[in-house]
Amino acid sequence: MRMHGIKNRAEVVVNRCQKLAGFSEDLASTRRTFLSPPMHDCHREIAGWLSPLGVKVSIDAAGNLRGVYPAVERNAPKLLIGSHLDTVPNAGAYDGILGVVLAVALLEALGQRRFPFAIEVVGFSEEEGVRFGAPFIGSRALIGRLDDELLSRCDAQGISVRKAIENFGLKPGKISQAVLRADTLAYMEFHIEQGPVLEKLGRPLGVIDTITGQSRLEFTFVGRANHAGTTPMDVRYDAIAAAAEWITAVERLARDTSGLVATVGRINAKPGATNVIAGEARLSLDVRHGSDEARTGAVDNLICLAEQIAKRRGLSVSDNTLLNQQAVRMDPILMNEIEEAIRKTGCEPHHMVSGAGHDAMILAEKVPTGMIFLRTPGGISHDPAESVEVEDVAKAIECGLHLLDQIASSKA
Ligand code: HGY
Ligand code: MN
Ligand code: MN
Repeated sequence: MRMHGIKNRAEVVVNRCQKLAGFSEDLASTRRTFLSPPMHDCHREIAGWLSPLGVKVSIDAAGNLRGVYPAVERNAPKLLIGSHLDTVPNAGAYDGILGVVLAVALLEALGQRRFPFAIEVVGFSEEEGVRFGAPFIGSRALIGRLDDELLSRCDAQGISVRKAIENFGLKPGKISQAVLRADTLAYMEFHIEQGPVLEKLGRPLGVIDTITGQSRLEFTFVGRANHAGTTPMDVRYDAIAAAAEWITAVERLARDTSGLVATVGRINAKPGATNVIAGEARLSLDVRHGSDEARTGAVDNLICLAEQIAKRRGLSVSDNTLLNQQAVRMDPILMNEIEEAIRKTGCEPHHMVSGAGHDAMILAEKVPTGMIFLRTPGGISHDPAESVEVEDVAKAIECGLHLLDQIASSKA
């Protein structure tokens, strides 16, 4: 496999990620949620890079970009390489996107060389779960789990997933055509680590053993709105004060429980005026742990704590589970192949657990799946300061080319 020009290709990858970051719902920052208008620009830009390579590009009914680089022969099995195209609000330029742009760079580096398998580049439409609260909409379509319950979920404007698909110009009735065929060889995902581990070890690339499970819930504390000036402190039913006491308890439980992380990332209060005691506080909760039992136990504990705090303060509280995603192990054979490919780049691979969720944890339900992490400078992600080293991207491209060779020879 020719490795020359890899550094230039890596620079192109970084520049392309930065260009795609400009396709946003917001003027001064990057936010691209499920099938929002800037996703059309994203699809068009990526299709413009893929088409000259002889790749047939389509958008499936769940809004996933699908680009197939043909095999030596027709009707050959497919190897999927990709990641997600959506972002969190005020995002960086690499989370998800890098995995798709890097897949394009791999195809460009092949110089029209063909394999005994087709290579499908996939850009998933929604992994973060920002717009509808439920993540993995795009990847769930590929394994046939984009069900009516999820299609009926509504965003803050009351638009359902189904309607958002129609508004984007797609046909929800064709979602079943997005499902992977049985001849899918594997799914590989390159992704930034989004944490400090590889940087601390001085390693450019990591091999993922397991993706941590995660729970996402919404809690609503309901008290009694009243006048901030005339209501004595001992007859208040303040929803924000109750929520604040619970949020502190969430943080304390996570700090005191080894391996547990728990986050309240969003709080909305009503009526939201300075001079009115809040009658309602609606909060998000994100809980993760390498052990599903520890995670679900922590969630049960936090639900009890919310009920105790609400009862003591004379309020009510309700909770709604948006996601209960089990931890997922990656394919052991692919892990070995990735480890070997990383060694061929001259790097020492590091096996690690992913604290972030990924589309790979959904695909792994149906096809052998592997993930490669790239070092994240400063461990910063889900923020405009998110970055990646060109040299590490070059190593990842080299690793990807070795992987293609290895998979081809294992199929020979
Ligand atoms: O939240 C996550 O784990 C990922 O960034 N979607
Ligand atoms: Mn993310
Ligand atoms: Mn991601």
